[in-house]
Amino acid sequence: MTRYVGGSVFLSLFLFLFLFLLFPSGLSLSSNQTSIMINLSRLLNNSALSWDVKKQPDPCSWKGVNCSSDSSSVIGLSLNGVGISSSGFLSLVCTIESLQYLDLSVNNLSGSIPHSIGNLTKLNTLILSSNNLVGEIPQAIANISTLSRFSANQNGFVGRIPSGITRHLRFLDLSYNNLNGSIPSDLLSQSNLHTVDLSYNQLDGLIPEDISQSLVRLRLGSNLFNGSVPSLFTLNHRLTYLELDNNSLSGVIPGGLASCRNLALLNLAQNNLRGQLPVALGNISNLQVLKLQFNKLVGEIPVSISQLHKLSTLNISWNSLSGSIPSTISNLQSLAHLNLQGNYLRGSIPDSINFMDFLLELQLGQNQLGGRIPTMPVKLQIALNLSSNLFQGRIPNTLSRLGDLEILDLSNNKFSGEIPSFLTQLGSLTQLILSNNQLTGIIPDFKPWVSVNTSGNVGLANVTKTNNSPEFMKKRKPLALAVILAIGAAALVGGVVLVVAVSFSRRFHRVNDQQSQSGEDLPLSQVIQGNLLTANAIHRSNIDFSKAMEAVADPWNIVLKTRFSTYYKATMPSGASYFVKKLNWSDKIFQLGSHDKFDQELEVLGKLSNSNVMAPLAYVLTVDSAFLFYEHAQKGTLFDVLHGKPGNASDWGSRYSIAVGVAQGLAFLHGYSSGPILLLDLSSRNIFLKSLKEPLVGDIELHKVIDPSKSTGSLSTVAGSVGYIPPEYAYTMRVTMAGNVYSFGVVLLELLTGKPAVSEGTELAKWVLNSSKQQDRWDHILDFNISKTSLAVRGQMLAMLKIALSCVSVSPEARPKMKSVLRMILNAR
Ligand SMILES: *[C@@H]1O[C@H](CO)[C@@H](O)[C@H](O)[C@H]1NC(C)=O
Ligand SMILES: *[C@@H]1O[C@H](CO)[C@@H](O)[C@H](O)[C@H]1NC(C)=O
Ligand SMILES: *[C@@H]1O[C@H](CO)[C@@H](O)[C@H](O)[C@H]1NC(C)=O
Ligand SMILES: *[C@@H]1O[C@H](CO)[C@@H](O)[C@H](O)[C@H]1NC(C)=O
Ligand SMILES: *[C@@H]1O[C@H](CO)[C@@H](O)[C@H](O)[C@H]1NC(C)=O
Ligand SMILES: *[C@@H]1O[C@H](CO)[C@@H](O)[C@H](O)[C@H]1NC(C)=O
Ligand SMILES: *[C@@H]1O[C@H](CO)[C@@H](O)[C@H](O)[C@H]1NC(C)=O
Ligand SMILES: *[C@@H]1O[C@H](CO)[C@@H](O)[C@H](O)[C@H]1NC(C)=O
Ligand SMILES: *[C@@H]1O[C@H](CO)[C@@H](O)[C@H](O)[C@H]1NC(C)=O
Ligand SMILES: *[C@@H]1O[C@H](CO)[C@@H](O)[C@H](O)[C@H]1NC(C)=O
Ligand SMILES: *[C@@H]1O[C@H](CO)[C@@H](O)[C@H](O)[C@H]1NC(C)=O
Ligand SMILES: CC(=O)N[C@H]1CO[C@H](CO)[C@@H](O)[C@@H]1O
Repeated sequence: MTRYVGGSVFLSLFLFLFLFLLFPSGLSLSSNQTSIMINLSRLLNNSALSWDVKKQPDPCSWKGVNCSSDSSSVIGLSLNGVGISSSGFLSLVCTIESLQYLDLSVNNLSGSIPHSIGNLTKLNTLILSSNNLVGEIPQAIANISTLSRFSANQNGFVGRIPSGITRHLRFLDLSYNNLNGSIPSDLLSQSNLHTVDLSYNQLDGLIPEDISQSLVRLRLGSNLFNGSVPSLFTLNHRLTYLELDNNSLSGVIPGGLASCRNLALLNLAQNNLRGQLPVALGNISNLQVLKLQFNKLVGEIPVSISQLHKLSTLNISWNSLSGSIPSTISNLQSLAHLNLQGNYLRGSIPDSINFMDFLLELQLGQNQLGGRIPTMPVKLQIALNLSSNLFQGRIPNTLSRLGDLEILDLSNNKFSGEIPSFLTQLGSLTQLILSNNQLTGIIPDFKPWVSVNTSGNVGLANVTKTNNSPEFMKKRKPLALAVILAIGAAALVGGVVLVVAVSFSRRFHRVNDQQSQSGEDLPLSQVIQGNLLTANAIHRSNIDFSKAMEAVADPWNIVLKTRFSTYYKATMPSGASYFVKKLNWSDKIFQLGSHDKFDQELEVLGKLSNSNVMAPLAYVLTVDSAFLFYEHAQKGTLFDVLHGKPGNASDWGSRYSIAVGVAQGLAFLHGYSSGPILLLDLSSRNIFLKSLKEPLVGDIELHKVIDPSKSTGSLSTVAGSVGYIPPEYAYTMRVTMAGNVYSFGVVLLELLTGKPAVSEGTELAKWVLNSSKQQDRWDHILDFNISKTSLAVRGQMLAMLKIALSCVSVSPEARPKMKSVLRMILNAR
């Protein structure tokens, strides 16, 4: 079912509804479209607003209102995210008996659902998600025999779920409410059922044994269910997603689950499950995500787990597992996230771990592992955590290969010897935790963006100060080195010309696929082609390709590293500065198939013109890299400004302007005339600031040039940064507009709370969603330094929090479109 809202009538609909708040008695909706029109036009007969109704007098032609073609009756109403808040509105709508489709999600509807909802006997879809509705879910809904989808998630509904509610439904979503009591025994057994989401309520008792054969997705997480995991799941062959996490389930994991051949996601984390991991789990051949953390499982990790060839996430942390890590674990060739933290695992890490080519994250902390540390898989990126184990001896040299690694935690072991200087060369490292070991010597000089913790090493001389403030643009280049580089650069200018001439004759696709060096220390890259994209004459005359290639040859010009790219600051002969972003071409993740295609994609992006979008101005292709040129953003990234030095962007005015700017940029990209431009990785690290009020959305080309299928297993490992990845990416494997809205919501939350997207291992979005369930706690979510400034600021922040919450809705359907988000933000002022 498509959404009808959008386009220019949006604003007028919103304004009409706004007026409706002011004159609530002035409107009546009925099934007679003429009367809707007359009444709306009366309300809108205001010089500022009347244009729309005059231009489009027929409400059936408005987006948001869908009339059937053969009669005058309204059959669909989709007023998603338009700010309706009157408690009487639903009662009015319930008189439009012709309605088949009703979407009032993301408004401020209050009161309860009227019993007259049962009068809408033609209703097929009813979406009331993300409002302030309270009271019980009326029994009358169970009587609407045409109803196929009912979503009322993220409201304040209480009481029991009425029996028979799924008699006709295929899709039911009542998550994030305060429903209590037990699940009606017939709820899960109805033969049409496809998806049921009751997570985040206070439902208790047992999970019914009688479960429909047609069920594909069942989410019952974060309730108070007790008893055991129903064994009747075993007959269910369609079940693909099963989430029962964060309840009080006890007993063992039924081995019979293995007959659910289609199961792709199994989440039983945070329960009281006991006993061993069933050997039969190894038979669920489609399993991609297995989460069993925070239970009371014992025994060894069964070798059969190694048969799960599609597994991308395995989390069995915080149990009481013993024995050693099976060496066959390296058969899990799709595994990207392996978390075995907090168990009693002994012995050494198997050497075969080196062959896990797609492993991005390895969490082995809090075990009793020891012995020699084997060579780690070179792709490790998110984290390598060996903390709180029994490792000793020197920090192994093999770690020097981990050029993509962002977090290395070796704390609470018995490592001795000096801190090896190769750690300072790990180009992606942002956090290094070496505390509580027996390290000696001096602390080498780390790059300014690396946070280093060396506390609790008594033998470590406190000579070199560690530099862990992420200062953007600042570089401390020793004078002597500067002179040498200057001389070297002069020599290289001549070199570039020669190299360009030679390499023009080379075919582009003769890229060496084996090459996996980061390339920073390589000599000047061989230029194949340089092209100006921008039409702006100033940039065209400023940009000097050889000067830029000189700049990128000097690591001191690195200002930022992100997941896929390295940013350099290049100062042109004219004195103007630009960002030059290097994409590591030799990484197979980039679609190098056709160099012409890359050209074309960039040509399109180069034409984008929006003051909040960082469009490429020019590019240079070399044998192993692509370099993109961008406007230089004086203030660095939003991440640095928010979470770097205190005192930056500490006024609400700046933060609000940044929110508006980013929303504008995204709404522009999503609404782009020749099809939406999606962002692969939206986070505060790729939002740049020209000033503290002018953001630029960066990395817009990634979705075009990265090929997730060539990457590490699942899309969720490529698409986005941890903390910004919408939950559905784990199984939809598709970058969507709704996914971008989620990531934007996380950025809004950063602006509102001042906290980073992940802190202390918790995702900000999850923390806020949980904390926001009690309205009286909303104040505690906000950044107090800012909300304390005035009541008006506090009010605006609360209004923005509401918008952010709708953006990070667990259900992608419940998230507003970027355009509505922008409008809501503009209205929050
Ligand atoms: C709709 O309203 C018009 C004018 O008020 C009236 O003539 C017409 O009969 C009504 N139609 C229906 C189906 O009620
Ligand atoms: C709208 O306003 C104009 C004058 O501004 C008036 O002439 C007209 O009658 C009004 N129409 C309605 C439906 O109230
Ligand atoms: C109106 O609703 C019908 C049935 O729900 C749907 O098939 C049709 O595409 C909708 N029309 C528009 C313009 O959205
Ligand atoms: C939403 O409605 C509640 C009352 O139901 C009101 O207190 C609150 O201010 C409204 N919020 C917005 C953003 O309109
Ligand atoms: C609509 O529902 C209400 C309450 O359930 C009922 O009193 C009323 O008669 C119904 N209206 C129609 C037209 O059926
Ligand atoms: C639902 O329908 C049944 C029979 O069709 C009827 O007995 C019952 O009163 C209805 N319930 C409501 C709440 O309308
Ligand atoms: C369920 O919630 C309702 C309304 O909040 C409350 O009156 C009732 O006591 C609760 N029942 C249980 C079993 O907690
Ligand atoms: C677990 O469920 C409880 C109750 O619904 C909730 O308050 C809590 O936040 C949940 N925890 C997690 C980690 O989701
Ligand atoms: C589940 O909890 C209920 C109370 O909420 C209790 O009466 C019942 O005995 C519990 N059942 C099991 C199997 O623990
Ligand atoms: C798992 O699969 C193997 C081989 O197909 C079979 O022999 C075994 O019985 C299966 N185990 C379970 C519990 O289904
Ligand atoms: C180094 O000195 C600073 C302050 O002088 C102190 O805070 C820090 O703990 C010392 N570090 C070590 C490893 O002794
Ligand atoms: C034509 C028509 O139905 N007009 C209605 C507009 O709204 C007023 C107030 O609710 C009604 O009294 C009119 O009948």
